[in-house]
Amino acid sequence: MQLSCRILLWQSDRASGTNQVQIDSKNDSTDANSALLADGPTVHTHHWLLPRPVPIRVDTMLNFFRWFYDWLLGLFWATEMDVTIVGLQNAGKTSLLRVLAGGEFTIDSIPTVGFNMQRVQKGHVTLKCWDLGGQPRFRTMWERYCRDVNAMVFVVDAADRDAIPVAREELHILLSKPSLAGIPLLVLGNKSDLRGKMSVDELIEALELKRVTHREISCYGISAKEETNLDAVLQWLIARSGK
Ligand SMILES: Nc1nc2c(ncn2[C@@H]2O[C@H](COP(=O)(O)OP(=O)(O)O)[C@@H](O)[C@H]2O)c(=O)[nH]1
Ligand SMILES: [Mg+2]
Repeated sequence: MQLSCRILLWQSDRASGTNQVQIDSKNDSTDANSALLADGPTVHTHHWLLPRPVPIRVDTMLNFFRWFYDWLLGLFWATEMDVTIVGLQNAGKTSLLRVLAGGEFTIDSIPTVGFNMQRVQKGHVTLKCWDLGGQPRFRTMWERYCRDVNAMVFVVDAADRDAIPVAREELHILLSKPSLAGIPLLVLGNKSDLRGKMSVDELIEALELKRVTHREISCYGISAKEETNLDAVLQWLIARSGK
């Protein structure tokens, strides 16, 4: 005895004028399709009595619902968070912030004097990002700008192995400040597009990130130039917006 599963989609009942979805399972040994498909289930496509509906792409609908959800959240639950971006000069902090804010990546970047602030909008969250100068004379002000922020971002040039020891030292000096206790830290190995860049595991080792305790810490490889992993960076930060 063969089992055939009959699915009638949008079967129109002309008499009553109603549309219905009918899923009908029954034994039907006389059905020709059932014989052809041996034991497998048979799907009957029936003549369409109504015009075929225009197909709507699933990703288009998902994008619409995501936009609508963000819009509703923004209407009732707008949040602003503070993020400080630090790291040695030339690590790519200003480039990263420019790209996160929707700007173009440029290869010739002017060294940041003092600080630069930009807002990055992501759904219902506005990230107020402080990008600080990385030259030695600006490093003493890092701590002041990191106080009371929702998250700190420490950027290193993952392709510049010579700069790593200084970056490690500056990072651990910063983290030792009692005023910054408990603030979540995201370490970014930028310029992952360059050959010879360090992997995330190498960075964790070289920057001695396992020594960091009593705070949330993550390390990602990114490229501001190629926009690699930037969505993960924003997701990580936004998840700390309530802290
Ligand atoms: N290849 C590559 N170069 C980058 C990347 N991010 C920044 N740069 C370059 O690195 C240099 C320093 O960037 P900048 O943003 O000024 O660094 P900052 O001193 O940390 O603010 C500039 O020439 C940038 O174009 C990246 O992801 N890949
Ligand atoms: Mg800069």
